[in-house]
Amino acid sequence: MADYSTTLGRILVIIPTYNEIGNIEMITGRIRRAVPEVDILIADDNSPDGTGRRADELAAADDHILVLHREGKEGLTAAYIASFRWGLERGYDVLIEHDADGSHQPEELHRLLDALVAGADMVKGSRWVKGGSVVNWPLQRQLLSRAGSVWTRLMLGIPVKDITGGLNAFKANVLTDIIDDVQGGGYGIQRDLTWNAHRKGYKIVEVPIEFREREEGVSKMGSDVVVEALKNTTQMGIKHRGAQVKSLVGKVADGLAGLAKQVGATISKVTKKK
Ligand SMILES: Nc1nc2c(ncn2[C@@H]2O[C@H](COP(=O)(O)OP(=O)(O)OP(=O)(O)O)[C@@H](O)[C@H]2O)c(=O)[nH]1
Ligand SMILES: [Mg+2]
Repeated sequence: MADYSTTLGRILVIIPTYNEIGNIEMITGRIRRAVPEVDILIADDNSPDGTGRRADELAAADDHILVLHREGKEGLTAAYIASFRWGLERGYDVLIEHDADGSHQPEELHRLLDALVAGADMVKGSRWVKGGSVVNWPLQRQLLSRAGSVWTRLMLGIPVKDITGGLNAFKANVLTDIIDDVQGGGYGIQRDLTWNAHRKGYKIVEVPIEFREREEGVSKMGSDVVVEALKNTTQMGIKHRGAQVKSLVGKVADGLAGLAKQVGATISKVTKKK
């Protein structure tokens, strides 16, 4: 089996958790078996169900498992930003986002790592590219996810099919360059990191993944999250497209000025000849 650390360096898989007591052992075990060379950081927001304590027990028994205890529930974006900074400060070369709830398959992590080895700066696990799939996910959620990606593509012009997906891998230097200026709000962190990477010209690659509906625990995704994300995306889009329109108007004006100059020169030539 290929050992990714020889080509990619030190790899950190980050798992944010809030009330994932029924999942945390399953997911860390699967990640450890699938890619034994990676370290895992569990970023727990003081889960009332004791996920943080269980994480400490797992960490005590395995050097590759680490825990970041946060004071309280602050949302996914805050948990990821704190975890990214934690990992970057400790010199990890690759940082990966991974849900705890079994929606992402650790056995597919190699697809993201292979793409990094092949030269990608950022890799997104994608449900909506050829070979990607969703299992047991309600049609409503599928439509919402697809619509969210289409809307974001339309607003921002990012050539990525699954913008909101939560299984993502970054090279450390790229993450350092795109981590500021992240708004959050539901899948906001996924959108903002993808948008920042795209704007800065980094190579973003999508790899197909299987996404499964969680079997244990409850979702933290609510309509408030969707509404906030939609609002932010639209505001960003208007700003982005607004700038494009301004530059287009500028170019048209320059073109017209050039044309007027030529016409003027021709007229004066014709008048001189007379
Ligand atoms: N630390 C931390 N983790 C969180 C927070 N909210 C969600 N998570 C974790 O982030 C991951 C994704 O959250 P989910 O509730 O599964 O949200 P989702 O995947 O967008 O929605 P579903 O598809 O319904 O599961 C899970 O591992 C959660 O435990 C939070 O406020 N803090
Ligand atoms: Mg989930």
